[in-house]
Amino acid sequence: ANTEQTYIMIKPDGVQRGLVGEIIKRFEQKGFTLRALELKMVDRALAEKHYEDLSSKPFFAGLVDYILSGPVVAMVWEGKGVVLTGRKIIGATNPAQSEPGTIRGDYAIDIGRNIIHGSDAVESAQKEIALWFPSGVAHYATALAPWIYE
Ligand code: DAT
Ligand code: MG
Repeated sequence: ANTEQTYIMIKPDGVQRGLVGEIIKRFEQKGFTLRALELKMVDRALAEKHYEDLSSKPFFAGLVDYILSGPVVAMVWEGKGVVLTGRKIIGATNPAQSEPGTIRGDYAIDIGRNIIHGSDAVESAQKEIALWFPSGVAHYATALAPWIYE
């Protein structure tokens, strides 16, 4: 439904490079609704939990250190198809394969500095939202809904 939610996170390189506004703008202008947003330093336990499915990978330690290297912007975005569409807005994992017009395609070069995270499925989105926003997200009416959804 129109209330599908995804977890989007601007990684430390995206924050340092001044891309917070640009990234938020793309999700806003698409028509998605912002339900939660926090700039925060991440602790190791949270970063390891977030990426626990990748814990056996050779790049895991570097990935966790990268997430700890500065503040991230953690967000929840809502809308019809937001998980899949969010992944399309973000682009392929390796920026060398991300299409121009996607966030990674436009702003990143290396896979280990790909500036943004987005949940890969509705189920993982629900897990990630609960992990990053345990006290919940904001509920408010969106006046533009009839102009975005038929
Ligand atoms: P995504 O972030 O597109 O969902 P993923 O979940 O497979 O990609 O991996 C999480 C992050 O781990 C990814 O954004 C960058 C890093 N990563 C993935 N594969 C990698 C690799 N082969 N070498 C280095 N870093 C990698
Ligand atoms: Mg992933």
